[in-house]
Amino acid sequence: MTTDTQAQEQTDGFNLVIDALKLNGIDTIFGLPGIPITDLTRKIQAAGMRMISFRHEQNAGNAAAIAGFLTQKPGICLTVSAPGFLNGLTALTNATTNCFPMILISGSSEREIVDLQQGDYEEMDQLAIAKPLCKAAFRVLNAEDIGIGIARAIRAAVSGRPGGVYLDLPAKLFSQSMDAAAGKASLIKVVDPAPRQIPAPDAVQRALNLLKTAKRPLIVLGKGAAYAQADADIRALVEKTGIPYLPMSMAKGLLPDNHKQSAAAARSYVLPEADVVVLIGARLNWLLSHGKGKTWGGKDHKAWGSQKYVQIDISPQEADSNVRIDAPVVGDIGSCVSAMLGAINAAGAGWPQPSADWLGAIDERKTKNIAKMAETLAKNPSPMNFHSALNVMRDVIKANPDAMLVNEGANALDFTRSIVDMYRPRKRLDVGTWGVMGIGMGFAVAAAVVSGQPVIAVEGDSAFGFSGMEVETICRYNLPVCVVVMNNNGVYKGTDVNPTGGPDVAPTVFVKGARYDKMMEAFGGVGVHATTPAELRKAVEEAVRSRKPTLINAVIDETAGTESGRITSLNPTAAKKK
Ligand code: OXT
Ligand code: ADP
Ligand code: MG
Repeated sequence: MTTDTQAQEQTDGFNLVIDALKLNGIDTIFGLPGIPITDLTRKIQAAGMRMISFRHEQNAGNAAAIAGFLTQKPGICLTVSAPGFLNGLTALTNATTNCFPMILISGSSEREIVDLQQGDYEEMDQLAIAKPLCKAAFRVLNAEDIGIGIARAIRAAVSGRPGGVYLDLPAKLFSQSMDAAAGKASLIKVVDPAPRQIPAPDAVQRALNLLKTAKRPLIVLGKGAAYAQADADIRALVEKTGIPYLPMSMAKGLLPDNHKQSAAAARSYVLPEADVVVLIGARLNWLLSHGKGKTWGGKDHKAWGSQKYVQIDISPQEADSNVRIDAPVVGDIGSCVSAMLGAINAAGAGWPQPSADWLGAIDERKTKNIAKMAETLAKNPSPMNFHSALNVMRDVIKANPDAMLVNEGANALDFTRSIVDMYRPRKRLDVGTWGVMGIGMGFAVAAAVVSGQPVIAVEGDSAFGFSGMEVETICRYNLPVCVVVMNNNGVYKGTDVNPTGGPDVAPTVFVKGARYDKMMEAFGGVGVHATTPAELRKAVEEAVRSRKPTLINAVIDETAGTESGRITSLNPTAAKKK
């Protein structure tokens, strides 16, 4: 059935795009209207889909990307041509880098004029620009191909390793009309868009054989494991094998962070000491120091070069990208984990458990680190610092384990990651593989829209600035989002000075004592200025209870942060000193 009630026999590009998306279960679009897609946004809403309009396309793109991560359906971002398209492109590329399924649909100018470079309105060869930055890119020129175009985009986004897809829809396409019955027949409901990929039995056996020999095994859970939604089997694999595990930041909560097998609080001990490391949906990229260097003990460590790896990943090309992978298991995580679990269950009591020595040594480090952390968290310094503020957030998440936590910044990110425990899968959403600032409000909007749960966004004051205007969007859609700006007056800290004594402040310093809470008040939300943990606690608890859009300006000691948070060593000057 066409969505345009006026045209019984004829349909057009607008309707076909909408019908094709609806047919494939897409019910929400994130975007920003303008030529040539304004009417498309109106018609999307009229057709009963949710059209969430943003103030900047990058935020709409980030919303689409994280909606994809949370739902396993491609998140859709809709933009205008050239500048709108480019604004969405960072999010599309970030989605691809993070393996989030997303489709950026952009209207584009007339092909005949663009290709002759005759200076059309918002002229740009968008398809060519998008191609190297995403997993796949398509253009649809004829209305009868819309069904195919959308089917291809969906398959490309969610099958295999998920990623970003670009779909170029030139302005002329929308008004092309065709017979409604033929139009309907041209649409495709994609069958099995993300087919299971069953691992080869010999690959599973090879991995199990290696695991059986391990004296000090370790499982690393990455965001691919969170994405796969194989939560029960992953938990069973961890618990049946008794192997300690390390969650990457967005895998926190896949098993509750207070699980006795979590080795998160002994990270720097377990990475170099483990003899067999099982990577489940985690790449050995910079976040794991490429499997090399000091994080893994360095060249002088006794285990250097002797560590063995099992890697479970849907991408057959991931293995050996940084170090030798002794037992790659290629397939979807659900199928791979269940195959391994089958053999482990069959072995029953015969399956070897890690030695008491290994578990005891980890426990010793963990206990020490946790006690040290508890001591720091118990302090109540004035002014408030990251720890005393995050101690509040830790309690709030513990009391509301279904709340979504969005997190970006440097210190505001790193301290939150280690202080705030997560208890449920896919609740922690952060800067991911690129460490990119600007995901905050887009992720928060999508998390609220997709989950219906309260969202708490813990934001560095710099990080918040990248998407801060979306507080209007949060108010407009009356979303249960509580933004906590950890305001330390700048990037990393607020104490840098201009060495020349000139009138400009240092590059990392912002207006001192800024009142971010007023931004939320400007649009009818609740703004709170919090200078103590008690004020912060009261405000966050009230925000979660009331579900009202809230922004808390949490005043943090401007001396409290460190350069680049926990990744100071990546700064060129620090690297030179090493
Ligand atoms: O084992 P050890 O002893 O080492 O201890 C570890 C754990 O065992 C322990 N731990 C625990 N102890 C006790 N209890 C518990 N529960 C527990 N859990 C853990 O704690 C330590 C640390 O554990 P962790 O975190 O697991 O381990 P570690 O070593 O840190 O892990 C390594 C990494 C690499 C995995 C980890 O550090 C990580 O995930 N890092 C991500 C870093 C990241 O992505 N940072 C963001 C980018 S920084 C920079 O680029 C910024 N920019 C530039 C910019 C960007 N990014 N983007 C764009 C578009 N433009 C520009 C900017 C502008 S940040 C930034 C803004 C910064 O200013 P803000 O105002 O926003 O922020 P503030 O800094 O707050 O001012
Ligand atoms: P983290 O940053 O948490 O370490 P990464 O983004 O580096 O995680 O790694 C995620 C990995 O998960 C990617 O290599 C990707 O191919 C893989 N992946 C994503 N979804 C699946 C899935 N359903 N099954 C198997 N592997 C997956
Ligand atoms: Mg800051």
